[in-house]
Amino acid sequence: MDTSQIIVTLLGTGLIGFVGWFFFAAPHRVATAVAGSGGVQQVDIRVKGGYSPDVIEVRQGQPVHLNFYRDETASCSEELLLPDFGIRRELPAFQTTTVELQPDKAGTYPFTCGMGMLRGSLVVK
Ligand SMILES: [Cu+2]
Repeated sequence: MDTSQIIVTLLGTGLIGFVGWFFFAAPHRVATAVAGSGGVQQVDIRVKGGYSPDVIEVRQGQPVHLNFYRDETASCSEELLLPDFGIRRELPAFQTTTVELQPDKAGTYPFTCGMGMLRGSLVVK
């Protein structure tokens, strides 16, 4: 191997490592919902190659509004599924889509894109 081949190999290895970290070990971004006037817990979630935050903590028994702002046109994120609440929603690009739900039971409820690639969870406490 000459020097340029070694450099390319090192870069490639670093990139693979980064991709692995990004998908499997990236730290979760946790947000706790804030109850506004009227007692509705609001959380803003940015959708771009994932959900940010991707762990949303809410209080049991108080209505929740999840405001998904889809900041991309990548088709992966165009659909949102929250199966435990029977929710399936289209998220139009560059718009905020509010998903309303009533968290009556404590637990952890996953939400995903239509293909199950992007993941987050709603934690009801
Ligand atoms: Cu997807």
